[in-house]
Amino acid sequence: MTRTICVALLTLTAAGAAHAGLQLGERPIARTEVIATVKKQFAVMDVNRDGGISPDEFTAYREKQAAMPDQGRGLTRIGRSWFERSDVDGNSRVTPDEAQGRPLELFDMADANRDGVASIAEQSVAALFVK
Ligand SMILES: [Ca+2]
Ligand SMILES: [Ca+2]
Repeated sequence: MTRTICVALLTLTAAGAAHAGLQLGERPIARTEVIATVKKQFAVMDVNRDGGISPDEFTAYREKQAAMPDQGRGLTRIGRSWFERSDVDGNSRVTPDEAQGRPLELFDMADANRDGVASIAEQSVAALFVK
C-alpha cells in the first residue's frame, strides 16, 4: 500500500515538472499559458518572497532545474544566460515583468498569425531559438 502511494506521488511530480517546462512540439500552447507558467516558475524561484529574483535565487533554481526529469526544456527553460538577459535594467534583480519578457518574445515569434495560440507547426520556429 505504501508503495502504491509512492508511485502515485512520483507520477504526479513527473507530470508537474514536465508541465512546468512548457515543452515545445507536443500540443498547441496559448499565450496566457506562457504567462501563467512564468508566474508559477517565478514563485518557485523567489524563495524569500520579496518579489524579485536575486543572482543567488537564480543559481539555486538552475540546480533544481538540472534535477528535473526533463531538465526544464522548452519555452520557460532557465538557461545559463537567463539572468543577465532577463535583467533588462541591470539592477541585479529580475522582476515578474522582466521574467516573462523572453518567453513571450519567443512565443510571439512563433505565433505567426497572432491568434494567441502557437500551433505545433508554429512552435517548430520557436524551437530553433530555445537553447
Ligand atoms: Ca527573491
Ligand atoms: Ca531588473
